[in-house]
Amino acid sequence: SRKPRVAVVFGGRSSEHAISVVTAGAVLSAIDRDTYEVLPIGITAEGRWALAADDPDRMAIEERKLPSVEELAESDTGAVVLPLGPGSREVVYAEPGAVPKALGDVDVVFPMLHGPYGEDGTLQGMLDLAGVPYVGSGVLASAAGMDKEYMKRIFTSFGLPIGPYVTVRPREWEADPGAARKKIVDFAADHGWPVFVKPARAGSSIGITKVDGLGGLDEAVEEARRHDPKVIVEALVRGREIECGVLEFEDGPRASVPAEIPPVSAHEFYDFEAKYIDSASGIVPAPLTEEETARVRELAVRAFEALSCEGIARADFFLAENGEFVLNEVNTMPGFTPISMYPRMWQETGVSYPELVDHLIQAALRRSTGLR
Ligand code: G1L
Repeated sequence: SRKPRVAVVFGGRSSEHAISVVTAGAVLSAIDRDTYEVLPIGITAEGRWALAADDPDRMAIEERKLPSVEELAESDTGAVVLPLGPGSREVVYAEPGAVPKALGDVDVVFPMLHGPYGEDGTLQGMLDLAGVPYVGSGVLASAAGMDKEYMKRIFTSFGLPIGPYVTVRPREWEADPGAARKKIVDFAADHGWPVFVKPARAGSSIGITKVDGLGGLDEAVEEARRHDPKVIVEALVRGREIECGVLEFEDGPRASVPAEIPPVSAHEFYDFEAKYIDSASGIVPAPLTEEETARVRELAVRAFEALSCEGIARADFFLAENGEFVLNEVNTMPGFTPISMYPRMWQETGVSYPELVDHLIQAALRRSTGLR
């Protein structure tokens, strides 16, 4: 029988376009060509889909110059345009023949798009409609994992420990900006400064401000609202930052050895670059006691199950000064270059990068389509 055909979808209309391209390059290099046939599908920063050249070597970081999907694309012919909303939001398939044909020819999709229209369940929903299995979480976990408010509400309902937070929704600002602002000020009075003001639904650290007092609040809210009209404000949890990888096996999800992210001084928090490129600073395994390690691994699996994640997720925690773990968030599409934390944690647990890629594709092929 023929080899399963894997479509790696990458790039996209995201501030993390370049990271996606580099990561897809690493995944393309790791996929065993004796086992799979590979179809790289790049999406330009403008949202055009193009069949890219299968040339992972050109997708590496070289003197920080990253190739664009246009540069990677072999051709741009026979486009089929899928109008997905107002303005320029359109998806153009380089292959003639619309979605069902373009995707019907592949056995499994490896989605590598960050943020809105990729990581948030929309692409997953389109693939469900097209009847094509894919790697990673489905619509619900992807959407809930992208929304910090709903993620916390789910964790709370499953009895998982989370930190203090407050959400301010768009209609609250519209109805009474003074009351909306007071909600945050009261929260800070209860839990202390600093607070972290974040867009409720944005990938990585985009639009996040650490606010030390009343003075910086309005600007921080404006910045967060530039990315999402819904804003979430979180209290600082003093302690260590610990992460754990979760990978689904046939008998259920298992947690990797945890890692510790040392405090950063240069850039206030673990930003986008730090997250995906200089993960080298993370300590694997985290220097924790046996009890702490067992506890964080258990919480990571419970968080994965609470969100109904599939395949892969990274759970991020604080180890508070009182010795308790506080679940910060779950990322359904964690950094995934060979030097990113997730692959490093699994490497240390006994699963190499190529094994990880193969494991995820196999899990997706087994799951096939239908109700998840
Ligand atoms: F498909 C998986 F395995 F679920 C998956 C997909 C994408 C895991 C991790 C990622 N990560 C990325 O795509 C990214 C971190 C490069 C964002 Cl674009």
